[in-house]
Amino acid sequence: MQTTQWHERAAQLKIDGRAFINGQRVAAESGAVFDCISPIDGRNLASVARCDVADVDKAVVAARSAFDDRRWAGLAPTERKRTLIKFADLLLQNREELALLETLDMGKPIKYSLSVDVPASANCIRWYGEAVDKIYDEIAPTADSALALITREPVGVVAAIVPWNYPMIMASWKLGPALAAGNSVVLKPSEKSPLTALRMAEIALEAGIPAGVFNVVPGYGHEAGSALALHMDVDCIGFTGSTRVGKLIIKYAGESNLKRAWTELGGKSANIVCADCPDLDAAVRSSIGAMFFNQGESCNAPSRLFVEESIKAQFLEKALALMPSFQVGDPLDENTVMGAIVDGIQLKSVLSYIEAGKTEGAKLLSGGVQQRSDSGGCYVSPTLFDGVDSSMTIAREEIFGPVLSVFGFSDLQEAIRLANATPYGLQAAVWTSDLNKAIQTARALKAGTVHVNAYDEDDMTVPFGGYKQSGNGRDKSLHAFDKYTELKTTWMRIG
Ligand code: TXE
Repeated sequence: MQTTQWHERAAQLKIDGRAFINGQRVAAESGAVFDCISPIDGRNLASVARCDVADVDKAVVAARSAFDDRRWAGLAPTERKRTLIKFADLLLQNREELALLETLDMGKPIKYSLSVDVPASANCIRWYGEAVDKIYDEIAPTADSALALITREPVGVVAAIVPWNYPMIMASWKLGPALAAGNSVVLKPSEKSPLTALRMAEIALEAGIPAGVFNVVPGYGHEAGSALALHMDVDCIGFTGSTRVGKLIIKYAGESNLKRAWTELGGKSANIVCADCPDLDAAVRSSIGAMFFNQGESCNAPSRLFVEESIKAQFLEKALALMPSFQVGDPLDENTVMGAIVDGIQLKSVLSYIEAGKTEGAKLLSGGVQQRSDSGGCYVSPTLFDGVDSSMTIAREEIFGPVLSVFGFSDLQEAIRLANATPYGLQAAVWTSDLNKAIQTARALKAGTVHVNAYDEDDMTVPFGGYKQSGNGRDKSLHAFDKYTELKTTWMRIG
């Protein structure tokens, strides 16, 4: 569609900001609401229910009774499969509306909401639906005197708290395995991007997921979020967000009922390009593309780029030639690849990191300035610093914006040491033609995912998660079932 058509469609949207509890749209008990401001142009999209402890309790009661009645957990896996595949199909049928809501809510280009976020969310739900009647339990190798079954059971009520950078995908990474395993879910989206979660709940009900099984309580982290994490009748929490809040989630679990707490947190991922890189153009395209995709608001963004000195000038020349293709544009223009930053707070944070980079002596080679300031929205140009030192703020802290820090290196072991010298451990990469070097470097890098001659390539079949303070547990793949099920041993004495 033309940009004007997307803007007209946005203007005609009737957005319901009420919570979704027990199969119905409801206002917050307190009647409180918060504004949902679009970072595209500052427009107030909707008044959204500001749920708090009373609403969270209502949602948990609904989730618990749906679980205990076995309305969903009691269905045969093939039944849950059928419904989840229907849910995925309906998400795709509503692709344009969901993509528009996602873009309006947090500023990503409509091009990617349409081609990445909605399809990837539907694919995730479908993948777990298709998996669920193909996972077998076990019988232990005991003596003749016993028969021991090892079975997986749903944990019960799962709370999912997700961030604003990929609202639908992050929600689907929790919903997929949790629902497929038979759990009930209470989802709290970020207050910065609540809209698609609310529509997903309506679509799930339409697909046949029973009322009470999937609930959405929009609201602030310190109100609805903490109430969920502290709730004594929530059995498990799946969290994606900052390391700062991830530490609170773990604390809340300990302070309440020791609910299973799984966290997918921040990152400051290192990307090491050796002189014997097999294809320098591919390394430049992939390194720059992965860094500025989603305006750099990705937990696994390769924000620390280590380039071997002997090829660094050549690499930077190619990278700078590529930067103009990431110019900021109207997120509702289907040609735009660089949209708006999620809100004014995050924009201010990104600009302050850019200032820190300049004052601490890094060399600004491209970008670094606010853009489209007359739009009423939040835009900053893709930014590249060279000559970064590991002691600098922009080298140490997660910026969560389009700011790339480039380091030179002569000795690979030193580059690996610097790459690992971070509290994070989400992702990393190495580019080399030497297979031994690739494998030894991948083994040495302390990260949950290491790419070789690639970056940010993956699919549903592989786990995603971090070492160290990038979190615990894994999203995606069959491993995600480990988070939302309990293992039971049933030992039967024979004869
Ligand atoms: O995360 P937050 P935000 C990182 C990144 C970014 C920072 C802030 O560094 O700059 O987090 O992003 C809820 N109890 N990542 O604001 O603040 C909150 O409402 C319970 C990396 O999104 O951690 C939201 O729903 N919940 C990450 C969710 O936690 C609380 C992607 C995330 O909020 C809470 C996004 C509390 N006390 C951000 N406080 C990744 N790894 O992908 C907040 N929340």
